[in-house]
Amino acid sequence: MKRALLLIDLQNDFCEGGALAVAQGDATINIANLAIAACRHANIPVVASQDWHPADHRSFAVNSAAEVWTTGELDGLPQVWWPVHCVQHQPGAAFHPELNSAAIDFTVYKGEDPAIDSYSAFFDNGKRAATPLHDWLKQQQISHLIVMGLATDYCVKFSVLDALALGYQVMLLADGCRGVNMQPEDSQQAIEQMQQAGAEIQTLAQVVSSLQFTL
Ligand code: VGL
Ligand code: ZN
Repeated sequence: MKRALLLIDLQNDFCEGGALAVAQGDATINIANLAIAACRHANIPVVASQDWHPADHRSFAVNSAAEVWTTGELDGLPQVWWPVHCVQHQPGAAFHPELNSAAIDFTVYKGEDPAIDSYSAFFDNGKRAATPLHDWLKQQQISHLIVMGLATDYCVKFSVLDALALGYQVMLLADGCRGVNMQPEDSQQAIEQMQQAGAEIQTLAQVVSSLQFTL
């Protein structure tokens, strides 16, 4: 059984002071660093996604003549109109400065097509195109994923649901996730949805102790 740690979108724009800041987003960084240390110790590769939009991305309200935080439709799919965030090569798209990003073995970029949003680290929201993530994991014969990051109710949720549909066993490191919560219960509902789809909901302490027993 081979595992990987999958860190979702631990980028400045989702953290304090960022364009799409998630409440307590920064609190995930320390958890990520602890998970990275435990995984490196157990020889488990670390994979990270980055939301990586061109400046003309149509999920940005300003590019779709819409108001931020309202919803509409983009290319036939339901769409939340977001503030401009995670623009390629801008500081907001960079990993949080305290994240041990030197330990990342593979980075997957998503959201590069301006015409469609891409919450999952595996596919865009219409499943029209795949990122290189599934191929990379297959190459490494990885069957189990430990997933955490931002945001619980968007990119974490859709990455986990796609991972389960692709046949991966998924452990969600729940204390390493924070959500947007357009509705206050969104993150909790997302966690229940991931659990119902087959994800195991765990804390950092549980994951670290299970790694120590299977070194
Ligand atoms: C995300 C909204 C827009 C996320 C990305 O990383 O969860 N959310 N783009
Ligand atoms: Zn985005």
